[in-house]
Amino acid sequence: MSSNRVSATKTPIVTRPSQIVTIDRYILDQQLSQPGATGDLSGLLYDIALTGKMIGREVSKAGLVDILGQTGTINVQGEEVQKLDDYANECFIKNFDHSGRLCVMASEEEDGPIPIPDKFECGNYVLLFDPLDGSSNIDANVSIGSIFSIYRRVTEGGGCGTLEDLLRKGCDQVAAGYVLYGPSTMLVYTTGHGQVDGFTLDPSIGEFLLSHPNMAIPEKGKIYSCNEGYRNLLSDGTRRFLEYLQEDDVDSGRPYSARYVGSMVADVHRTLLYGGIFMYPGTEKVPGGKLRLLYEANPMGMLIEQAGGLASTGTEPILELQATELHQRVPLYMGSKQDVELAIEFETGVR
Ligand code: FDP
Repeated sequence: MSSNRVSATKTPIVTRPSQIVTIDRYILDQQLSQPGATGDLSGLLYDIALTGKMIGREVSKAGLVDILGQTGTINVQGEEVQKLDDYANECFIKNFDHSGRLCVMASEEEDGPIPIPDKFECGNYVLLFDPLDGSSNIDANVSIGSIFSIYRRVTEGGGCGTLEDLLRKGCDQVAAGYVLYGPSTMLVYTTGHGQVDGFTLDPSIGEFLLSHPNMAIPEKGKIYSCNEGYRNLLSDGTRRFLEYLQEDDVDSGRPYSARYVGSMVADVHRTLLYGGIFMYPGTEKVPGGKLRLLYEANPMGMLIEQAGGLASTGTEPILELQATELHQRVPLYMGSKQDVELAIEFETGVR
């Protein structure tokens, strides 16, 4: 008899339930460790997890558009097929407008503030989000993500929040994070206190499970991430920094490797795990670069800094910038502390 055959009496190997920490349990534990917590922030984080699961489900069907129906058409169920970024935007708005926890929202996809409908109560928090970042990658089946940022309101007297609640400094964020739709769906978030945690969706049970507790970015990396197609448009400092990273010098770990997905969530996620630097510099013609302060730079900057890294415009800390417009753009250098410090030296002319 073959010895490879599994005995019918053997107990199947399964993960012991005590080893699993669901995101719900984790959020609740964190809430209980904060004296005076009302549970509102926990509620918002649960809703982020739900929204990530809903968007992730649709993203995973993106390659089936030719079978399930093209955008703008009516599918076999008689439903209109929505563009994925419209779906993601609506999903955020509908999942967050009625909980009584928010007083106003803003989305990368909308021109102005998103008010809470009159029929619902307003709360003490403010949510900003980029519902589907990296969306130009969807058709190529490349990782994309959703990014979120949460603040406490500053306007008083209850009622709906205003632009004043939304135009903030990144250092005022109380929570920030992203959901990455990649080979696995992952939710990574921080509520400050130097703690960043990552959860991976187990699709078989529909739960985010704690997979990357207490994430810390390496002090120095070996990878730079930048769209070098724009090299000739970059400042002299940025060009010299790239040349420096490409030089051969074993002692300082050079040359660095280049990795650029072109999907910020994916590029920052890799940077958080492996270290190095992600940058989207400004150019002479477009000094602010492409990325948005409120929807991309601030939340990702908070995560990177809470994990021990640095986020800079090249001359100033990202998280200290006072936003003046909802869709303000900002040049960005973020990642391992030593690598970003080096970029700043080149940008400011110290090197
Ligand atoms: P996308 O346009 O595909 O939505 O800010 C959006 C963003 O992607 C980022 O996710 C990404 O890092 C960047 O733009 C890519 O821009 P380039 O194509 O100019 O490199």
